[in-house]
Amino acid sequence: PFLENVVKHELFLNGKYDTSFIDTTPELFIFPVRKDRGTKMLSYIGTVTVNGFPGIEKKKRPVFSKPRIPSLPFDLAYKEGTKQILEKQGADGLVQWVKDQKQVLLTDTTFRDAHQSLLATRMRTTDIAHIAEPTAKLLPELFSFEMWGGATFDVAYRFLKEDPWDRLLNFREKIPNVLFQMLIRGANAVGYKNYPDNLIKEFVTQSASAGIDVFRIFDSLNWIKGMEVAIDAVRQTGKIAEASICYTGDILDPTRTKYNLEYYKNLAKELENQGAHILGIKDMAGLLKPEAAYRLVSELKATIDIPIHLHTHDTSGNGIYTYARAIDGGVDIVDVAMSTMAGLTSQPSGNSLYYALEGNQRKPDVNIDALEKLSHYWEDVRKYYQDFESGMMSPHSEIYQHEMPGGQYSNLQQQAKAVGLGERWDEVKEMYSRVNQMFGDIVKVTPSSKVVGDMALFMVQNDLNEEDVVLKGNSLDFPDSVVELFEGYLGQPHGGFPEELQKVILKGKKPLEVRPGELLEPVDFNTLQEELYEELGRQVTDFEIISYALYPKVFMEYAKTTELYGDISVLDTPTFLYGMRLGEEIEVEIETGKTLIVKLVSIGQPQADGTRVIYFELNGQPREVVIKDES
Ligand code: 3PY
Ligand code: ZN
Repeated sequence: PFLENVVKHELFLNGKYDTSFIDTTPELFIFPVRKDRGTKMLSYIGTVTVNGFPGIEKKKRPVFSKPRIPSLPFDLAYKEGTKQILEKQGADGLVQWVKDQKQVLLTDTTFRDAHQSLLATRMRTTDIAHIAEPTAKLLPELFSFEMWGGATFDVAYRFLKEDPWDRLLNFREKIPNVLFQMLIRGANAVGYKNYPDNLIKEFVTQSASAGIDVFRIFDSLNWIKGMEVAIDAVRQTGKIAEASICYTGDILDPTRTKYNLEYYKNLAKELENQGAHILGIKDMAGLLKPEAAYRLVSELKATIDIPIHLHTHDTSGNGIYTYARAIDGGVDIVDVAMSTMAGLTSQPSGNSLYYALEGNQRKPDVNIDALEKLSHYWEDVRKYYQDFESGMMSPHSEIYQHEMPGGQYSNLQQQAKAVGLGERWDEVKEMYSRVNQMFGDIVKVTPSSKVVGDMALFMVQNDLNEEDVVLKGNSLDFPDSVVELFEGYLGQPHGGFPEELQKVILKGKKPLEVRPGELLEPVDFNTLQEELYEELGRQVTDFEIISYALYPKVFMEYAKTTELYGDISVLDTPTFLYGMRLGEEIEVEIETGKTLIVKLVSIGQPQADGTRVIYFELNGQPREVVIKDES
């Protein structure tokens, strides 16, 4: 802990000591050898070179070509965009501006959902930062960049060992002209469980102050109560509350009456009454068929007065057609990604949509050449992350049957493999849709989708069918996430829980009847600040306190990693993921204007204690680090 040597001891600081102090507290005189920044970084590079990176097959660093960045005239200025409209005219002014547009507006999701859905959310800040300024200068007509929230927050700390707040601040500097949009899971914020109300409020306030303008708020069961706190908090910041309905089922199927047009119209009306500035339609699995999009959007346009923003995933291959029909129906804004980060489980391609709308009065006013050039960059960068690709090679129309969200498919597949069900993946997918029916046909999106997935794995693994679950329920140890869902900790599903199943799962426990946030103790931010100060031995920022409140373990592990290796977000991605080849030389800009030149000279033989010495040159000087060989 923090009190690591005498210099910080209270008695020493107050001058209240004599020499006996040395005899009674010898441990305070052990001074740790502090590693400098360079050595810490070399330890990381040595470690990843020898041991590999989690999730990447261990191999020699592949050779990548340098990502193509479009060259811009050096004096090309930023053109004012939607950010300035919000700043000058406020939230209502911006909403009016959206309504006045004839063209369909575009949100680009390349910085968030596209890589969350294609590359397991692994895109690092540095790779986006390098293209941020050209993107802002070339595409000032966009409605927004979706660039934060969803799974990016957790993954940044957990796997990328970088700070999501730094990402936000960094991009904000490079993109001053277009709105920044984030995805927030209502009372679950950017996590997987309900949080206390004051944490949701503080998270929204800090996110707004760090640069978020549009908050897409949803609830994983379409439960309005789960969104209320977030909607109010966003409105108080003066930013845009895009409250969303999650689309599930099929309004074209007369046998599926639970989620019909009336259901969505009522939800939309309620969200408008709650104070939403924009209505989001969040088609997280890509289930919204083209004709359904037309009917849904046109009916909603006739029902509410606020703009409508449609989000879909292109898993079935029908995404562009869905957008074309939604545009016919009057949708105001749609979500697209740059073509080389689009399609399949990601959003439809913005480049393709542009061409699809040739001759259409609502064709978006964007620079198609810019989209094509920026897509080249992403084509190159995507290769770095090849090991995180899902393996899906072609459109998956079976999505209409299993209804699994774009971002869940590859995750659940990994989970299935991890518990030895890799060979039974088809059964897991089928079970996923059976569990959905068993649960009463619920909305499936993070975190409710995870619960359905956990239950499907549990049932396939234990060879259970629906009847077995009810009959043998007393002796079954259901996954925690399933018990919590049925206790009401994620809120209430439309139509309630199936009662018999709920009794079986809860085994006598009483379900919640109120909003979980009403019962949860408020977070005491001062106590957390003190805890962190104790643990880390330094002052922490408000951002860090929130991250710790949301993800105590994940945040702490991240903080410990940065103590060990320093700030490794400065490394280029090939080095971060694969380490270095023998004899290779790289440059690392550790801060503006300060560059280190690193050369990997040789790797020593493994020692009896399982370590190896790695020999580098750092700015031409020999340096050695000792690392643990995990093999
Ligand atoms: C998330 O919650 O991260 C999602 O993208 C849900 O679709
Ligand atoms: Zn999505």
